[in-house]
Amino acid sequence: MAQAASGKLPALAQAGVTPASGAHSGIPLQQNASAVKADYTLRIAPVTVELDPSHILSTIGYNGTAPGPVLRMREGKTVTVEVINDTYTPELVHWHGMLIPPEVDGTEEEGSPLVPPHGRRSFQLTPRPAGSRWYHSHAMAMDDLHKGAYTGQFGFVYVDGGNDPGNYDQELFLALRDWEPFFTANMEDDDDDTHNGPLLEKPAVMNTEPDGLEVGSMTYSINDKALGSGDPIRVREGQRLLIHFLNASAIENRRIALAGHKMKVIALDGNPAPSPQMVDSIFLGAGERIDAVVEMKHPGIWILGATEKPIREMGLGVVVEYAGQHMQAQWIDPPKQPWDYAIFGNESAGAPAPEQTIETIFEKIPGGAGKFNLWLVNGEPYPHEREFVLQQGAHYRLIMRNRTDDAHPLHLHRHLWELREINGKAMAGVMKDTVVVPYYGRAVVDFTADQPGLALFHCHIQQHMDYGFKALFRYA
Ligand SMILES: [Cu+2]
Repeated sequence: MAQAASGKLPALAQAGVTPASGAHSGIPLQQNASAVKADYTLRIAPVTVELDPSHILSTIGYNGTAPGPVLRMREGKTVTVEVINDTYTPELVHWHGMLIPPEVDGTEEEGSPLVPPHGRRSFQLTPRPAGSRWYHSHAMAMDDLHKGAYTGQFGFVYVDGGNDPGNYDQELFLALRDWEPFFTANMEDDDDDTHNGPLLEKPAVMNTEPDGLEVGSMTYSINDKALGSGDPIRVREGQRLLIHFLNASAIENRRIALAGHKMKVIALDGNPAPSPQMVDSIFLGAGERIDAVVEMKHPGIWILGATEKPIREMGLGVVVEYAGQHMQAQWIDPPKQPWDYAIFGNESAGAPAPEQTIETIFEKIPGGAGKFNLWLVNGEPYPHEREFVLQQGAHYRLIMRNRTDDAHPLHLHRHLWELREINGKAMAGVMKDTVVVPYYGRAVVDFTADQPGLALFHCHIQQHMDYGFKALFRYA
């Protein structure tokens, strides 16, 4: 049926994913299904992931794989995405980092329609801005670790702005992941990257109640392979790699490095860095992306992976192999240096000065043994009686005060923000959609209210979001 209509349509962009000819079999078209042939089809269904031959796990993924396919879209060119849900639970596909209306953004809180169990739904969206975006389930998981962002429902979307200079020899998309999450009372806190700040938001009186159960993992990969399994990244001396990194974890922030090499960070959350910088390692909060260029000028066989040894040994890494080299893959600890977003910025703010300030305070109510922690935004868990109301066109300063002993990756849907201050240190020019608010620390961002409709603001750690750590912004 869908094919019959397609002949009359103008040629559509070459889709990164071609719907298989049998993709529609067995599922009747919904009454309201668009007659337009989809440019992309995402089928949500159970998949197996072979991390290594001795470890094959079952989860839910897109189009038979996890991560799902890399979707390449053209900036500004409207596309139709058909989502087919072959599972028993309602699903939502969120397009992280895109400036698109709430109807297609893919969150229940913003009013995006659900894709019903064993149903399908078509969405039209106009991808922008250019850069590294990603798509993932935005379903709530609560205490079900087989739902939402805990599953394999994630993948890259690369929005092509048509100005890629192409001065690299290989382009790689690498998603950092953990699998088989479990509840634990003694979560290893490996966000120590953000622990050496000035603790500006540390309360005078600390809450000493015991924490509730958090979510942990002991199974890691880059894309769908554990370190040492699958093909290495094969390179030649003198090549330049463009690597798109994504932390697709539902539970943890992460630091990674490529042994023997520095990486030049050229974009954060897909947006070009005003001052690209060479770094020894990169830090990615859950949901964040970094694009880096690496010059292959140190022949050998190296590990690209988590800087924490146990995490690397549990699979978070991939081997980078120069042609003609034969040896064990090597790891070298990079120098320790705190992650500093400011080095990628510029001196002056390009955006107009903010007219209004929004204050947010994040707190944790410890859950105690056998229970989960509850997370508060300005004293209340979601939903809030009074949402944050924005005036269209106004410029805002958003202050995030983290009064908890965790570093939280905060994300505002459908908007871009400019980082202006981390732990009291001023900065400008770095445009992002997610920011890690340090342990007992503070982040300040500016944004323009130019995307009417509801916009969800939340911690990108699934359990924190599910248990209160979110709020809605609405337009007056
Ligand atoms: Cu959090």
